[in-house]
Amino acid sequence: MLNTQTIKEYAYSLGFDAARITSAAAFPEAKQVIQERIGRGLMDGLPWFTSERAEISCHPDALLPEAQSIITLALCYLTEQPVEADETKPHGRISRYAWGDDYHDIIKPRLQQFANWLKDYARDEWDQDIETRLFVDTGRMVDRAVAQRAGLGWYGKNTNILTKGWGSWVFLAEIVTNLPLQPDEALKANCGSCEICLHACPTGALPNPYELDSPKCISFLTIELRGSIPLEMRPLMGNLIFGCDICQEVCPVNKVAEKRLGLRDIHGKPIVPLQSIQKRTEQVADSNANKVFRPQIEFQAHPAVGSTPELIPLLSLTEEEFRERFRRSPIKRTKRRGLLRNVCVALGNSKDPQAIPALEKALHDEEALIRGHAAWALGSIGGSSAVQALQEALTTEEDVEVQKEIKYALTMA
Ligand code: B12
Ligand code: SF4
Ligand code: SF4
Repeated sequence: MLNTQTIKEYAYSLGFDAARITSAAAFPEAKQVIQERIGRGLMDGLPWFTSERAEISCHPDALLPEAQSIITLALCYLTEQPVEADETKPHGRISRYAWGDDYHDIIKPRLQQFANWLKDYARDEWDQDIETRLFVDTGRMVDRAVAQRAGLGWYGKNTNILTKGWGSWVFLAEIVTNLPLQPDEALKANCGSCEICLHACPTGALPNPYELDSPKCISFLTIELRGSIPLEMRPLMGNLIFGCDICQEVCPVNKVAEKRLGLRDIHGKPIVPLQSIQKRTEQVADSNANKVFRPQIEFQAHPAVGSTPELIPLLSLTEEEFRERFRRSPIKRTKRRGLLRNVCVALGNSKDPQAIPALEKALHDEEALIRGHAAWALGSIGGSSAVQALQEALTTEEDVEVQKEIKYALTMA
């Protein structure tokens, strides 16, 4: 059997922050939980997330015949947040994982390099050809269940995997192989009596510990949802325009990790976790404290994207400008229409009259989705010029859904 420490050392040399191993046995509990959640509508809005997919993703041998082991990997994406410039203008918020380059593009080549190394090793040492399959996020694999069983981390009540030392600020990836490897044990750590994240979620998307109601999650609403954002959710979304980190930002385990890495908040102040909370969690974090932190350059906030971009200029992005600006960013997933829809909601929530001229222009965008959300934003800001713009648009608007949005906005304004 290959010394698993050699594998872990190689993972670290590739820049991964944690590496553990589990067997390729099935994940019956995860399968049961996922089927039950699909049945209760908690995964609604993700049409690709089917029972069939869950069945396969919980059986590694359906993905690689004769699979024996899974190497699970974590890559920390904590980097310094740029200090917010010009606080007099309305700003949006982008979730941390999307400040820099798309993690899929960063992790995949490393996984490939890892697999090549493993294959060469097996060939040289035992004259054996081995098989591998690589996963990061989009593959049919239960990333979090694998990480939990391998002891890479534990399930947080916000459903994210919390790791020792990096908190939940990690991406997860796996290599499934037919190579037999000594598995690691699951961790005994858990969240204890803490429930901070459940109360912090602005939309009630965490109704119970370890349970996410996806259709209510701002991450789903801003990234995955293709159509109109439900009216009742819009006021709860604040200025979040791509993803949401609230249930991670409030997490004491994460705060300890941020402090350990010497990060500062948006105002340039050092992160200081509450003393009482730090005491409870520092033992957990410290066990990994001797590992050197190497911030991944690719995850640093990209100047063209930033972490808190000004909202009004985003509304005038053309299709080409959108493509160019978010070429390497995960934000390209929403397409222009999705991002500008989110920007309209954030501007509506800002209640800032500075946004009215840009929103008036967006009322005539070629995309009905953007026109409808611009109408809502004008209704939310209110005032005579917003009302006038809405009334004028109603005389020319031909799309029935947008007409409904405008009429509703006029009742708000
Ligand atoms: C679909 C998906 C989403 C959907 C739906 C989320 C959902 N309901 O799972 C949406 C778009 C909302 C989403 C949002 C986010 N996502 Co996402 N998402 C996924 C994806 C593709 C599948 C997740 C899945 O299988 N969900 C089904 C649910 C039922 O499974 P689960 O969450 O693992 O649930 C487990 C626990 O609830 C546990 N459990 C259940 N009951 C109990 C009871 C007890 C007592 C215990 C201990 C455990 C427990 O068992 C379940 C089965 O394993 C994975 C990638 C992948 N291929 O796995 C990424 C992934 C989970 N996402 C990730 C991230 C980063 C995010 C966001 C933080 C992004 C953002 N900043 O906006 C948010 C976080 C929202 C949140 N609070 O979870 C990371 C998480 C990394 C981590 N540290 O955990 C992953 C792993 C991607 C990656 N490869 O890095 N995501
Ligand atoms: S990501 Fe945001 S909306 Fe989703 S569960 Fe966490 S706090 Fe709630
Ligand atoms: S905030 Fe508390 S309950 Fe939520 S994941 Fe972090 S430690 Fe667990």
